[in-house]
Amino acid sequence: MRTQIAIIGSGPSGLLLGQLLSNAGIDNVILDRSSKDHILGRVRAGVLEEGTVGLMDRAGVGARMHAEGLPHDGFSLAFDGRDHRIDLTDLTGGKRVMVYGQTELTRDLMERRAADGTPAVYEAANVMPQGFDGATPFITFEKDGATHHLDCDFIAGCDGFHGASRKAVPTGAIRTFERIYPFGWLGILAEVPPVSDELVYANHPRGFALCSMRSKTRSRYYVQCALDEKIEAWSDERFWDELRRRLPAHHAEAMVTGPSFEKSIAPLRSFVAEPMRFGRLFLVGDAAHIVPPTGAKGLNLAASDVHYLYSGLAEYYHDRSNAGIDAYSERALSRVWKAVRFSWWMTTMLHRFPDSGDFDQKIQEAELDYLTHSRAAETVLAENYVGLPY
Ligand code: FAS
Ligand code: PHB
Repeated sequence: MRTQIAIIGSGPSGLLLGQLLSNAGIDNVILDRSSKDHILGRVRAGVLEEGTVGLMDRAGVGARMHAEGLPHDGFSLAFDGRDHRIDLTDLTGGKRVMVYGQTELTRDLMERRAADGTPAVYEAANVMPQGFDGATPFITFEKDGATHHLDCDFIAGCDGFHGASRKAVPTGAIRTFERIYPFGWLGILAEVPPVSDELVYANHPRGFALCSMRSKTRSRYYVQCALDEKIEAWSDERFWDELRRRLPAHHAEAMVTGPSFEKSIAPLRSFVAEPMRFGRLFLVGDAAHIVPPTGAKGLNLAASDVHYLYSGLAEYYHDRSNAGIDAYSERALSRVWKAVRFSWWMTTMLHRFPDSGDFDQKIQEAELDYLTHSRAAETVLAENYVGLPY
């Protein structure tokens, strides 16, 4: 087998890159160790930056996103029993975000790929990127009891934090930076109307809470929880009670509760691997970086990586220029680190840290107080939340 670009991973990174490449006439094959159903069963991100929306449109798969997605012009910070709205559109000269679940974005890309007949191999085992330090990279993988060999020009490692791509890089060639947060997010999905038309990020002495949504009838809620929490210890009733305790009274009283149909705990970490290119292997999305979901940046950083890599590969094949692929890592990391900073800052401002003392508490209160009394401070928050330029 041979292709121009071998893509490991059929999450948002791999699928979006694959679609853009196919539309540009650049052959590619996607390999994923999971099944389509397993990938679509994972509940993850919910907020898209305009850059991500633009890439979905450029890929030709934005129709359902525009039909069913919810454009949002702002969100609220809740603390001390009150709300403070951050008017994104006013503060950023007209920008907004789109609420549209990662699951649906992934489904749209998967369905388009299948409709086009572009090759993708699911439930591929032992996918191994090889030879990427030379001119003839290839991938081996197992499927249906046989070992397969896929020759290619380049490999895009879109296989997430636990994937094989970053692990295939010699340890001496890669540098990593990490911060593990001492808490997680317990999230649920429920077919109940959201408590507010916009997202509400709550700072409370009992811990952080987030009121989000997937539609006007489907809500996505999170509460900060200890790392050793077990899902089994959280009945729906306990979750709803805890969520209401962390919100201002007007939200708690208006909250419509109901049975959850998804409940999961996600750990929080900040992680960056440098560089993001190793010869003919490029790391993309979660394979290269992880952010705490507080700033809604994970999926959106994957999208900007895809933008930089797709542009470089299109330049390589169409203009016979290496400039774009040579600049990929530096360009991507510049935006990654600014989003890592923002996500760390929002997480630090809104969560309760087990070891934080009175001084840390006062700093958090001062941060929130400053935000509610300074347009300059609000603007910094808003321009990062809607997404910094590519
Ligand atoms: P993904 O992890 O989505 O996809 C990687 C793909 O590679 C998977 O399909 C996997 O099966 C495949 N793969 C892995 N190893 C492989 C191997 N060895 N061989 C072949 N295939 C392999 N972001 C937000 O913005 N907001 C959120 O609320 C949010 N919540 C999250 C909750 C959780 C539990 C997690 C893990 C992430 C969350 N994120 C959130 C971040 C998330 O949305 C990611 O940024 C996004 O999935 C990144 O997409 P990909 O880079 O495509 O990686
Ligand atoms: C979500 O809807 O899952 C979501 C929204 C915003 C965030 C994190 C998660 O910051």
